[in-house]
Amino acid sequence: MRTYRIATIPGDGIGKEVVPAGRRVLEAIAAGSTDFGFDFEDFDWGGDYYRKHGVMMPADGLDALRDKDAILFGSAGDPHIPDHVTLWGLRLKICQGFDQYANVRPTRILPGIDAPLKRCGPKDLDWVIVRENSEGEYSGVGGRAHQGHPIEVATDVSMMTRAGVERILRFAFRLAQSRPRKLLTVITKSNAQRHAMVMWDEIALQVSKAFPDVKWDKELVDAATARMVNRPATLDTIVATNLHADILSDLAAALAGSLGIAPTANLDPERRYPSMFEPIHGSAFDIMGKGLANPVGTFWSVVMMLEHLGERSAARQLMDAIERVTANPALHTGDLGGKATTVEVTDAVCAMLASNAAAASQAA
Ligand code: NAD
Ligand code: K
Ligand code: MN
Repeated sequence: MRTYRIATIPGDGIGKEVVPAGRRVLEAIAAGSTDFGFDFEDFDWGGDYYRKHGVMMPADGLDALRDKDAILFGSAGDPHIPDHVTLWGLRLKICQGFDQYANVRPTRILPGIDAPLKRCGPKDLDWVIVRENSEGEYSGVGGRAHQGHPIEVATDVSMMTRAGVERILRFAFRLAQSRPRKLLTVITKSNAQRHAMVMWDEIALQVSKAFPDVKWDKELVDAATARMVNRPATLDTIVATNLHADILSDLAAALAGSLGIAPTANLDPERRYPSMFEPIHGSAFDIMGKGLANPVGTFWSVVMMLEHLGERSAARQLMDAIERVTANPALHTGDLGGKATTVEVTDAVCAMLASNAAAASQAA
């Protein structure tokens, strides 16, 4: 029997609602499997921890996570602590500390969801956005001088390295190659940003030579937003910088129906460190503590975790349960126009997993 060591970090806001829901789903999967199980450890890091200790996570926090097989994360962001403190003190500390340089964000229109792109069918919107997750606009390079004075200067330097750009482009070409359409769009702003972004374009051309079967094109990020709305079917795999992909993936999620259903994986493709899985949304201050959060983004992130762990059959079963839930409007949360609660959606997914397991053991 395989046992996976999973760290859960709910963090703040609705992270505290959706991560326990994700853990319940993992427990339901384990209950139906004779092959594998999970050993969970929960970490109470985030805004409440900050109020007690003055930091979002302990100084040796990464050591506590290092031997885990995967991390399930909620959100960092507290209404009473500045956003840059919460983000840099927790999520970015883990992503950058474990060199999770590839952030993968699939988007599809799931069955039963009334997406705003009425002209397009589910097959016309099936994207994976690859976000560079270790440097660029989020490199942390920069500073403030003469703070508060009229001559103040502040910079956030978008620092890109040849090695960092090359590894994310190689990852994106490989991912595009693994998908049926073998289509990659490389997104930059290389007309205005004439150093780092021009280097991206050059490296993309070099890397592409190793992937002759991948059809690829380039698009400027502003034009890319319009293309996502007007010609969604011309896109498949997309690769962009840390900031550009962050923005484009919220747009992608909204076009597919809601921010609440979108998942992501923060991967260390070389598997030197644990990878981290989370919904793309944040703490959702407007609905936190009310039991209204859509847990589907977290469940889809759990699917990505199971794929990463090599548990493909369990991943397929969970994705199937998610699609049966979205297909039923009575199980839609408020963000999808429904009235269901986080717990009702979680109960429904767990019940489907349990009935799958019962059917399988009867067949055996
Ligand atoms: P947000 O994603 O928290 O919320 C944006 C809107 O989407 C809100 O109206 C919210 O109610 C809705 N929404 C999001 N997730 C939902 C869900 N699962 N179900 C239903 N509705 C949902 O973005 P924001 O308001 O910009 O950020 C709030 C806080 O979260 C900030 O502190 C921000 O820094 C943080 N944040 C953290 C992460 C992260 O940890 N990865 C990501 C984004 C934002
Ligand atoms: K998140
Ligand atoms: Mn974001």
